[in-house]
Amino acid sequence: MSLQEKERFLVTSALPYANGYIHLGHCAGAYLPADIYVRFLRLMGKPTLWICGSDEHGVAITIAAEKEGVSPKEIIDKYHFANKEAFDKFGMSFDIYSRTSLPIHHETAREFFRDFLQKGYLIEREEEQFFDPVANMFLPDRYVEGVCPNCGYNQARGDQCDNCGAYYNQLDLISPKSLISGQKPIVKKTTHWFFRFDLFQEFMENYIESHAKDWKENVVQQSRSWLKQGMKERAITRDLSWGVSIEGIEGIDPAKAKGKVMYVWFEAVLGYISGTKHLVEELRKKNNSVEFSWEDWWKNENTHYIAFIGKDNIVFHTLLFPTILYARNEGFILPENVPANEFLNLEGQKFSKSRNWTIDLKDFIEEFPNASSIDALRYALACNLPETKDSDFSWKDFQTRNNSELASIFGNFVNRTIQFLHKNFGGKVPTLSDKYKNLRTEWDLLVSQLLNDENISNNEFQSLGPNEIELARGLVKSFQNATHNLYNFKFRDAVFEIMNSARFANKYFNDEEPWKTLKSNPEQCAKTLFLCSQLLYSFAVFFSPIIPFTTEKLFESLGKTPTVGQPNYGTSQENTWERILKLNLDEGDEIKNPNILFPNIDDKIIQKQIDKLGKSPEDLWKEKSKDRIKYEDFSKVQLRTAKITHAERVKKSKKLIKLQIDLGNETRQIVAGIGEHYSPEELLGKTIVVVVNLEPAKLMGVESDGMLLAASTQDGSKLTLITTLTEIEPGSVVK
Ligand code: B3M
Ligand code: ZN
Repeated sequence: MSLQEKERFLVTSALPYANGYIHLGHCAGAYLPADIYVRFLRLMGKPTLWICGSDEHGVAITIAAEKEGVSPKEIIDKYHFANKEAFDKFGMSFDIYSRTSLPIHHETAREFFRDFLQKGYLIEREEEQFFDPVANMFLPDRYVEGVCPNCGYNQARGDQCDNCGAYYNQLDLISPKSLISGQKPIVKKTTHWFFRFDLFQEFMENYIESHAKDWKENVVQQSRSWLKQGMKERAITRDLSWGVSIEGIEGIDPAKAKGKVMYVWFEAVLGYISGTKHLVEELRKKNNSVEFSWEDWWKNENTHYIAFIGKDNIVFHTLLFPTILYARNEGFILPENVPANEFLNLEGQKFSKSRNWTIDLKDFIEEFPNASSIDALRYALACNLPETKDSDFSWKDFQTRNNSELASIFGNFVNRTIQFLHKNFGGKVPTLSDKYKNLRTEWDLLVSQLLNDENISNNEFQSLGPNEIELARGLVKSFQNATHNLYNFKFRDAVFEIMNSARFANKYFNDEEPWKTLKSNPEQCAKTLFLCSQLLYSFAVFFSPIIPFTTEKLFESLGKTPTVGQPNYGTSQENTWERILKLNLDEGDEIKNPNILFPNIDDKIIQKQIDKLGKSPEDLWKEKSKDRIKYEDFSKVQLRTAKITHAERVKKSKKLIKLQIDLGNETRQIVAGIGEHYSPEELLGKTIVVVVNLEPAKLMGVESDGMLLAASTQDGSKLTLITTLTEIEPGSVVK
């Protein structure tokens, strides 16, 4: 079957502005839920695309550039790459993380614009707009602030009120003030292009009503109330130098088009389409045999299109974007669901950068770089997603989720099973005695009866006792509920159900008391551990959408590599999800002992994070430098100069470089995380400063005996080695 006929899922997440770092609130809004969803779909064998990227135009970017005193291009590069990397480390499995500054995006947006012009949906009109005579420029929406004409809020933006959510015409703003000069703007004429949204009122009403039952209530309500005000003509151009220019588009007077770009929302939503084109291009570059085009996803009735967003983006995705898609009249599909989340708070207060009340994802990763903590964050956030109302992230809750759930329930089951296997069964899946030789067939029968809601009669089974029946009942229930919830965007409930399956597993282990049956009934003990081993596999699949890094480790220790977490564009239809209820391991299969999957996080670590909230980077710096040490303590650190005699990259690592260094009286090997800043070649022959009396350590399995010194900026974007001003013998003391 070609992709054409297959049911497939196109998933998008709101494109974050590349003007700041992603924080945990964003993660809980449109990204983590979408990641869980697509990981689940891929496991179900459904062809799936997940498109995201940076929104790189609009006034948010130009304002950030002005604030930092750099060009917009510098801003978007900085934040695009930083956010892409942070998302990657957080396990966001986008098929592509594109950018709206790419030519492919500009072309796509201009194509839509041209088409609408031809169809007569765009009208050119001179209108009055706020103009700042001091700054000598027209003021796009976010450059003006004033009093909301709807609710009287006094910090309302040019086109939208953050307090009551109303959208209005700029000139309706009361007591406007330019954010550039602080002056009252004057009103001046300028030409703009208006989209005839009014033509699509009826179509949109029907569209929204057709989803009144299956969409979240807040999504339907907001869309309805917007429609009630009536869809109006809206300017989709702005007087700005940064954005998708309309100059040179056929059918526009060049003189009038000069200095005009598209309104950011008009083109940003098209970023989902250009991102898909970008992905297909990238895949073709890697492998010519990519069989699908972007249109196979966007213009096919078999596609379910799901747009994940936060609540502040609702009407843009339920009305603006669908209108654009429909108006194009080329068979574009419309969003089937727009599961918008509410907001996540932090320790009871709104996230706020200016009040330093935030946790940027990249900072979390820096403080907690190991896979288990990142999974713990995913889990804690998933348990608290703001699905129906605002929710809260607290450090204490994060700690409890890790220690009392991931470690004590999931980790405990995995750990006790593997320990027991290693102590008593040579680290292998136990062999079943003749008494239990029908266990596999009976398990499958039992599971299918449970799935079909049939009555279970105990005497039908010889190999399975009441404890096994109870276990299967629990597992099937968790599986069914979780599957249903995942399909219906109820991720909190799904996560709860998934964790429940580990509760059932622990109960089974306790009820079977294998530590007793080991002597009193070895056959039963083997059967118990046989089933517990199978559960390890089931859990490695079941938990993988939530804690993918940990389940990967678990698969490694089982020596299995099923299709979990890989992209699925429709070539494989294997349903790995089904395996959760099957017995996947063979007797005698080896099970390695992974390290503790979820180490406890102690109070001190949590307190340190809590103490940081609300403090500026400067305050934190001052606090740190207050911690003075005695000279005696400093003198314990032995620093010496060393000459680099050999340098090479550590395999499979972007960051690590392995160095041989000459210390005068000896040569040593050290490994340093400088690979993103230096190439091995440019390091050769350099004199560096090294701590020589540090305990040796292994980095990615490579021995490192010493540590070099380097200076790095707060955000780690720049790094330079500490070296000497003039030549000096290797091994010289640094003090
Ligand atoms: N960049 C707004 C935001 O980050 C915007 C989303 C665009 S989605 C096409 O809230
Ligand atoms: Zn208002």
